Amino acid sequence: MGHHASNRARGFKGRVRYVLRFLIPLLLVLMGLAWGTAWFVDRSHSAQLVTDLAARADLLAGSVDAATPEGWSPPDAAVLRAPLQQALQSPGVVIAGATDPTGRIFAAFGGSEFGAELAGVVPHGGPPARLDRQQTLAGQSVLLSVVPVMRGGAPVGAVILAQDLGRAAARRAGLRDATMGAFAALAVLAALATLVSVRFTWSAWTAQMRALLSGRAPAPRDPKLARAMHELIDASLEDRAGRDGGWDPERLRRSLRSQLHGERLVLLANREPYIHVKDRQGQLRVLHPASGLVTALEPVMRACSGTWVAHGSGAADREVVDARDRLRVPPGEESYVLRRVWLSEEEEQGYYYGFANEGLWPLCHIVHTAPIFRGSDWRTYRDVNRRFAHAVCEEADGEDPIVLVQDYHYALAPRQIRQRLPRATVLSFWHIPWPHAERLAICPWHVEVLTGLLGSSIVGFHTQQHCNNFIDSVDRFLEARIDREEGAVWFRGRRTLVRAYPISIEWPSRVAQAAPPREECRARVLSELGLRADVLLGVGVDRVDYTKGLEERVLAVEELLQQRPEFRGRFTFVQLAAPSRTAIPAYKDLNQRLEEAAARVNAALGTAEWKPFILLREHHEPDVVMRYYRAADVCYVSSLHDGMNLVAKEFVAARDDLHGVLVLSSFTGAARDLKEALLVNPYDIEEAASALGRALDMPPEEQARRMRALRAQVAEFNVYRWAGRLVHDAAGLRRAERRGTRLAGLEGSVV
Ligand code: ADQ
Repeated sequence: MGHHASNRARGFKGRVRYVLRFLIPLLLVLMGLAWGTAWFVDRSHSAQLVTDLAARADLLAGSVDAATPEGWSPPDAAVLRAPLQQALQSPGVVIAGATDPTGRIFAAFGGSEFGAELAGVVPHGGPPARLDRQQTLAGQSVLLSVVPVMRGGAPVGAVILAQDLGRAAARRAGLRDATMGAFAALAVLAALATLVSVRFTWSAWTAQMRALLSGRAPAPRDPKLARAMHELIDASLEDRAGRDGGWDPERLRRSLRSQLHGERLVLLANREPYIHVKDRQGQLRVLHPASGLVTALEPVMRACSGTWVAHGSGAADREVVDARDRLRVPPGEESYVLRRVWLSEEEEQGYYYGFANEGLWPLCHIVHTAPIFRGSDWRTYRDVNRRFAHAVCEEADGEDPIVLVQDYHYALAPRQIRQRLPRATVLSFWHIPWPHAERLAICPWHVEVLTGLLGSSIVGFHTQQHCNNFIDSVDRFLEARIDREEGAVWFRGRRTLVRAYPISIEWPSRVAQAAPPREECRARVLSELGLRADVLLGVGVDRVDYTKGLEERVLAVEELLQQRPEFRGRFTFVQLAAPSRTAIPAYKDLNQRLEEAAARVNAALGTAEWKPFILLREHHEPDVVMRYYRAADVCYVSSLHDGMNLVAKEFVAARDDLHGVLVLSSFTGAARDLKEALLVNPYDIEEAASALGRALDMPPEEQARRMRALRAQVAEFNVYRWAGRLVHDAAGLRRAERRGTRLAGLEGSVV
């Protein structure tokens, strides 16, 4: 309440301050104008008055002259008395007198108080000359006029008249005040009218903006205004991520500190973030694996200094660990611990290649590659899961650690961890889609897989659809109580929450910040590939996996060049293709087919100087991948099915120049977040080809508008926020469980 009231007061004060800031200068200007106008009117009025009085003096002097044909030589006051008294009767005349030819006054009528002063102000000692002068006499403001009287061509004297200016001045002052008043009133009215009209225009503008933001109204018809509004909206969106609401490593660290009170997280993931190998010269080298999971979790671990438990897969991995198979990483920074678990070749074959990648991977992706389930793989998977669960428990600080289990390599580990540490808070995140229940049933051990995962406190997926599929599967195959409203499953007396956490990438991206600007990246990529400087460049970055739609990508490029022959010789698509799971026959076949498809299109459409499709089948380090993202005019992500797809978000993070277009498969989790990409069905080769064409045609302003909106989205929902939510939910659950345990203990003691 108090908060609202003080907000309101602040709002009111702000408005008053805004009004004053606008109104006071406007009023001052208008008042100045009013004063200036009144001054000008007054001045011209006063000049006119003097002219009129001077003319009146002429008239009066004329009648005095006419009445005294004999009275001027010699000057005779008695003769002039009557006509001068007559002149004195005229309103406003305070003195009427006469001088001789030398200017000496010999007759004067009017107030006696003027007598002494009058002699001093009338010029004398020479023939009189016509004069009109404003003068103060005995404290009274008058117009003093001297009008020579001529006889036979020579002056014989002059009539002197003093006419009161005081009354006229008072009248003028009245007039001036009235003018000023009228102008001031006009000024205030004009200021108010301006204010009201500005206010209404502004509220109309903000209402339109609000309607536009909430999607209730279409963009204004004026294209310039529409663009300006879009730019404003995008800029404010991107801005928002940078302000208090934004997540960065520091905020994640603070959040982890306050949630965990110094306890370390334990993370279980098959892939390690750093792989040690030896090069040909026998030198130790560190590799960064091409993996979405590593891309997402590495910055999180940097921020929270826990332990990452992973399979030690590098040929030189054993050489750098301590006696307990640990080392501190990242090299040179050493902010967290990597615990390596060693697997025999058979174990790796059965657990990783076999059950996880030939069984679960195709089971979870709708890609028409038949899953293979072997009993021996399953048994190895179960045993290896137990070994990893054991390693996790060794790394735990206490009885109720927070453990983050990652991905489909560890469906059983959550329950195995819980068996050893019943009070652990286990959060399992499944990085790939979860299939429909009927499809899950293809796996002969689907009940065990579900039961294993339900050892978790929380099971997380990228999208709500995957959560729904999971809950449906539990409903179908287990005796469990389900609360769909809460997204919770009660199984064997324990509750598991099922939640969507759409994963993302680090923002701002360190790799992007360290990378050279676009032109430099482009020049380097073009020279590496031997391409012309004006080439239009398409880029794809993937592990060679049948879920990524790589063959469909080659077909889309071919179709584009058929639909739009003008791109022949001008457009080249370069595919960075990291070899992956090459020990699996389906992957070997894919590699083969991909090579063949690219070679076929290049042979059919390419020339001696130009290749439509360049396939670079190797792993590239992150800075090289970044260079390609920056060089691209279009990035095509054509996954046939993908949990999230981080390449799409990385491309967006790379394009701080606001150029480049993302063409994105609608079967990725990312398509739900990245609405301003050109979304396509990658199976529909014609549609994909026209989207590529549209991307290449897109004017720079539209590219910038879309890219700005995409960047705003990724900036706001970055991986720190993802991890922050994950850990926040896990820590909240643990607090609740600790309270529950204490209460249970209390009840026990009462009984
Ligand atoms: P992946 O299937 O591995 O991830 P993705 O999310 O696109 O797919 O991440 C791939 C990562 O590997 C990116 O960081 C990319 O830069 C890198 N990479 C790809 N090809 C490369 C190459 N040739 N050289 C070097 N690096 C390369 C799984 C799921 C996804 C989900 C992530 C995270 O399949 O759906 O988004 O986990 O949850």
